[in-house]
Amino acid sequence: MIRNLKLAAISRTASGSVVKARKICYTAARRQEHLPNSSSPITPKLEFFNSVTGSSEKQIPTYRVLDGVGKPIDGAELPEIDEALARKLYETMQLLPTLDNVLYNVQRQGKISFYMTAHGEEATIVGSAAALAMDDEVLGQYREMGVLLWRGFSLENVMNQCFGNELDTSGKGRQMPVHFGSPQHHFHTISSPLATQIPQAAGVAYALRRTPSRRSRSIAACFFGEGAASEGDFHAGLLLASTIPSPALFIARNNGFAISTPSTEQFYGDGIASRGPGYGIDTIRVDGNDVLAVISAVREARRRCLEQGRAVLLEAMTYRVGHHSTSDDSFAYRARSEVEDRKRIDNPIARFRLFMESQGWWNADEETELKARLKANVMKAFKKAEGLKRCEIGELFTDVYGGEQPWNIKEQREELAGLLKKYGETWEPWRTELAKFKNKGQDLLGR
Ligand SMILES: Cc1ncc(C[n+]2csc(CCOP(=O)(O)OP(=O)(O)O)c2C)c(N)n1
Ligand SMILES: [Mg+2]
Repeated sequence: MIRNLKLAAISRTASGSVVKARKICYTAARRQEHLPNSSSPITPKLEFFNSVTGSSEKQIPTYRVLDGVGKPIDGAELPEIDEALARKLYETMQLLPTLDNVLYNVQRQGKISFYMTAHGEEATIVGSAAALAMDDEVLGQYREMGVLLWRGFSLENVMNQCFGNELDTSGKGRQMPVHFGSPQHHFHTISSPLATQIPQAAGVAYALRRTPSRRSRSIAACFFGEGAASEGDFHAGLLLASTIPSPALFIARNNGFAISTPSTEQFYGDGIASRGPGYGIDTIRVDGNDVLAVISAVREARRRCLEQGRAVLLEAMTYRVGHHSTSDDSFAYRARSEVEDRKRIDNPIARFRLFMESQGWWNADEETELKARLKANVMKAFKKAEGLKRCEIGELFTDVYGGEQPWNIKEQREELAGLLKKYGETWEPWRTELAKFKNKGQDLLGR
């Protein structure tokens, strides 16, 4: 409602000093409920707000169904899962730390160049994977190997990628470890620059909507850390997915850290979830260490994506128990005791095991058998991958572009071939290095 609105207009000189002030009076000809270009109700109260909940609580709530020791909380509705699904969930959640422990140590021995663990985030990653369809397109950040394991990407595939050997199906050894990709598993190749996958996911989701055989059947699920959500690409991606409506599910893993920067220093608002409504996107915050809550939330989010053909944002609250990567020592910026505490409180694996036991689906003997079996399988795949050669060195120059190889790639290939001719057989460091490649570089020498 506007009546007798008075505006004070102030003119300034070029130097900025106030030279004149005059009053302009308007009398509204009629009552208005909202402005012509908006449905926002008009209010005479001068009131600022800084919360999206509209309640006195101020903070967006966190959805969970199990308490810290695996018991359903009051009023919780558990997702539909049977024993077979629960066992697959538990085994995949246990496989992750088994692989992580072995590969972390293998890196420490200098056998692979780099590694990143998912310790503490098993429920967020595996629970999401379980709630997606196997052919939903997944665009990950780098800590989501569990989605691939859920989809049947083999231990050999994992090892071959991390060793970058001739059987690496993700990228023929041309990517850093954990940069997986597999068209067969609808898992788009990881790229190191943060947040690039977010606008890409909006594009993939739009393409799915435009493809008759996938429309209303498939979504694009995009994983990213809360740190990546500080990139401009986060905002570009969410805006794109909301204005060109696309079935994209954005899953923010809020694990408390972006390398050494705690989330308390990354943003001032109410986490990542508070940003969803700004883009008109249905949003939920979920306890990311409660695998059943994650399954329910992702299933419902996916249903909304398909039903409305629109984006959904899900923020999973978890904790990065491991170091950021093998290039990091997190005890330089956080206390060991904090990590030990967080390992115990709400531990996603222990919590789900207690739930399984309460249903009569799991016992101590099965636990012992599972751990021994997973370790043996991982060690077998590791030994096989370790003994393999790298791809032919010429593969460095293939697959960069589709179609005919452009002149600049050809030029680089010829330059390397020339250097190999000159030093490859005579200079010891190069001889040793070339021996690691299939055919010892002979493919480039044209022999
Ligand atoms: C554009 C860009 N800036 C910086 C980096 C370096 N970097 C790699 S990971 C990372 C932290 C990301 O944190 P978050 O998104 O929370 O994921 P998390 O590692 O916690 O899973 C940074 C800053 C990068 N890879 N790309
Ligand atoms: Mg993080």
